[in-house]
Amino acid sequence: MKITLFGTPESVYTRIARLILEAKKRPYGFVLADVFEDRVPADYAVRHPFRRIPSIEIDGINLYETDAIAHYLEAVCPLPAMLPDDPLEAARMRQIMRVIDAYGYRALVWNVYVPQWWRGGTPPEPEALAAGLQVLQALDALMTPVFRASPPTLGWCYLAAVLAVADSVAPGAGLIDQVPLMRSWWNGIRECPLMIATRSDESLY
Ligand SMILES: N[C@@H](CCC(=O)N[C@@H](CS)C(=O)NCC(=O)O)C(=O)O
Repeated sequence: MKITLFGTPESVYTRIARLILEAKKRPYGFVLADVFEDRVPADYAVRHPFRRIPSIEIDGINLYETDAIAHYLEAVCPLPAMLPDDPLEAARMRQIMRVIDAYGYRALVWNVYVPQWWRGGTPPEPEALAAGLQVLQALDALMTPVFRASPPTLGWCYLAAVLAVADSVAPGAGLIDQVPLMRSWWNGIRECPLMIATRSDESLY
């Protein structure tokens, strides 16, 4: 199977795809597609009509949207299984992924991490901190005992990639501190081999 991933090492969604590929021990090529710096392959609009990252090519098939990439990889590279068998566990995990897509990525990455890191240390707005905390609390409520104890699942990869970024700036770390069970889960996995293997050289996460 020939796999090529397009993205940047610092991107949260690109890292989710990398975490899954690494967990499944699938070798893959990596092509820089830096949509933020306008350094993308000439054909990137064909790979991703909305010019986001990542996109992936698997044996000539082009896919974009991380949820679709994750589930396709799970189907074509089934080992190790990264979807729970139990229907309710699978639904809770899927809720975590959807909450991150719909609410968490913007609240935690763009509204807490980006002002602090990219915009010269501007503290996030109080409303942004409140919204970030609300997302973390909602995610914490979806983390079942099985999820907290399990090896990496698709939802694990989503949550780990987002928490890594949030925890890399003081305001985000302060939010995670306010959700003690999540803090303890995150501290237990943040230095695991999978996280280290997918850490960008240039970022702090
Ligand atoms: N729904 C997309 C979201 C991907 C996404 O937003 N990626 C970010 C980088 S982590 C991006 O491309 N941002 C560029 C932009 O917002 O213009 C997915 O699940 O793949």
